Amino acid sequence: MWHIKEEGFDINKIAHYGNKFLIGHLNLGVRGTLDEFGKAEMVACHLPFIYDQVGQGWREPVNAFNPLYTRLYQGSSSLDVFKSKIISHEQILDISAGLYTRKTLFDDEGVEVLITSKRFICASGKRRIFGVYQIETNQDISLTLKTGIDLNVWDLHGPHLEDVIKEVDGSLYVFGKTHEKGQIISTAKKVTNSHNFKASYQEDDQKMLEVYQFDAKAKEIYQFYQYAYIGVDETKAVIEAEMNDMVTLGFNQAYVDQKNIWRSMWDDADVEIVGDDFAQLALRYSIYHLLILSPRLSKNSSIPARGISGQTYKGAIFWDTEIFMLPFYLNTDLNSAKSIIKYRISGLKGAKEKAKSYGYQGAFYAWESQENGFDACTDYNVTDVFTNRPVRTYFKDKQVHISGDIVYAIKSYIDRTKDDEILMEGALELILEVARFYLSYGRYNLLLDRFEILDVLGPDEYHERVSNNAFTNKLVSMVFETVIQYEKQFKDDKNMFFYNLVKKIDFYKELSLIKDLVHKVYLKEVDKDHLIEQFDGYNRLKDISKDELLKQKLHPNEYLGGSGLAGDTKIIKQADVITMLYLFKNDYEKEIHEKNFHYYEPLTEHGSSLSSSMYALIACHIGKPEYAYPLFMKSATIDITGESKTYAGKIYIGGTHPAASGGAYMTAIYGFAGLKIGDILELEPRLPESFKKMSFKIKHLGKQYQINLTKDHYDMKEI
Ligand code: IFM
Repeated sequence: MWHIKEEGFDINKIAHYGNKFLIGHLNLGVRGTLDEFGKAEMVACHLPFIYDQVGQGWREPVNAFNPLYTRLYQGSSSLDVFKSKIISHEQILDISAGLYTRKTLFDDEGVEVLITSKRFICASGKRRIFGVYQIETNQDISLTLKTGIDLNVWDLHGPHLEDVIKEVDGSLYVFGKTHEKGQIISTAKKVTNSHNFKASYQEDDQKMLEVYQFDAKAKEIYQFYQYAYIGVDETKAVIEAEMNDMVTLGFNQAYVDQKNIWRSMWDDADVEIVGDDFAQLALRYSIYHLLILSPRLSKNSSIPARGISGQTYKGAIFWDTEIFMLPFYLNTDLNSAKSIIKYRISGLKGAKEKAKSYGYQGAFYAWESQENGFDACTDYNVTDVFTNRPVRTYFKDKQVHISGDIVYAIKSYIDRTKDDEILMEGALELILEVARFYLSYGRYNLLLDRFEILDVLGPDEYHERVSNNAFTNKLVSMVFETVIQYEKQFKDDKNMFFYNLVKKIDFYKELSLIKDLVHKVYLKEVDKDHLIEQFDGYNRLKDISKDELLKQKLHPNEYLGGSGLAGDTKIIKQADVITMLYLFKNDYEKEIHEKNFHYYEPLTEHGSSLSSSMYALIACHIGKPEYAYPLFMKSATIDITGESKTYAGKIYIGGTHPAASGGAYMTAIYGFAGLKIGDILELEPRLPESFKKMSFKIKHLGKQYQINLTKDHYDMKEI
């Protein structure tokens, strides 16, 4: 159960398989496309965090020139999945080591030609790609192989690479410069082959190509090893040295090293399920995505909402990372967890600038965060399908819960590690600045004697500019409580860390206000039916079923939020009150969880990949794993089935869904296994019918535990 496999070629699945068979690490993603594919098939060697803006287009990360381009010809006709006769075709991803394989058997006018191509990206974190393209025929035949670098790059808002320089010097080299910062992005490629064939060089339609012409003997295997390196601001000498090193190491040895790195990652991260093979594969596949995205090799990095699968959502970091992915790293890989927190600390300056730009104080974090906390979210983030006009959205200016989500994440990190040092490394300043932001954003209601947060968007983005969103207000209250908690914790500190910081950032007035207001933050009441209204006035909205609403759509991709169809109804995009209940599980009775689950689930479109897992977690909490199971599977299989929205209005939002992967992991550990984190670890297994056993490891307070459980028993031992 370590292989994702698809058989047959389907033109309609090219984009989906590009995501599904993705390989890489946090510095480089290579989509699961075929060797002969190009821009039209959404090939991408994606470089997260190398942001660039062209003209008025959206600022997004860059895709490098593609070094994997390879196409086989017999005579002048190419063997091509679009036109040639295919006997069999399969793509396989080995998630145990991040190895992609493609096997196609062509029937070329009676001659069978088998192409087997494999590739992986070195898990050491360098941007090194190793590949082998293998050819076997059943008759003697003359073949031409063209392999090289494709300069025609797929971009959403490009082209990003200009002033292109090509060089052929033992290897193929191409250098391009980004518009905004003038970063030099290079692609180098070297090919060796099993038969020492010599190549000629050719440039063709934006491609730098090595051309091999040879007479293939029946049943003989011809291997073309491909070594590629993507450089960012690296000199040719450095790149050349990398290439030489890769060639000396060779594909096979590099793959041995690759397997070792992956083995050790899986050793900490794997969750074994006995009894349900598909759930096992889906959960492992989710973990695979979290592993390729782990910022384990960086001290200060985070994870974009579409991971390394492309430029969607501007390659930016959302709350997805803190709320849906961080829990995985907190259990398995604390370097990554710390890196995620540090990324936000380094964004504090940007968050303060954002607050200031709206006339607020403190730290208002970016909704779509790029480097240094820059908010890439635009005011018009959706394009209407009917008018083709940009639609004013309020994600950037009103989704203020983002700052509180970050504080929640910092608290979770500290609770799990007791790493108070991080507070001194900027986390406490971040928390105080977030508190200051909420003080300046919120309003004290004199008549009702309560502190309110007006004019926001909660996680349910369909209802814009609402007041007293239960989720947001609860986070604000938590932020204020956190300030007071840390004041208490550092009261007797001889270095006066807390008060020195208060002095340094002039937080006296705020501290005293927080003390006055901490118990006055308006938390939405639980009504007589145990329900919590999502925001002021939600209960007065139109009652309509999801099906009825969806039937009214005139276009499959029409945007339902804001003034769209859902705006004046109770239909919500994604878990909102339910997310609050999960994050603050212990503050609410089980009955409240249960009643709100049953009330809100039928009203939730699950239009966001972040939605199902929150409902699954609450379903487990109320002892209903049978409700949780389909929601868990929806999250865990989202990039296996490809069943997710690829357009919001006219805006492309396709790619992988790491928050859903994280949500699937959370459901397995905190839902089905019922892990409870306190001073001691406890479990309350609520396994679905099909699960016989689960086993996994958890890191907690400097120790690691092996946990095995069945439906009615668990054991946990320190290892
Ligand atoms: O962060 C999410 C948001 O909650 C819903 N829209 C997509 C974003 C990125 O995944």
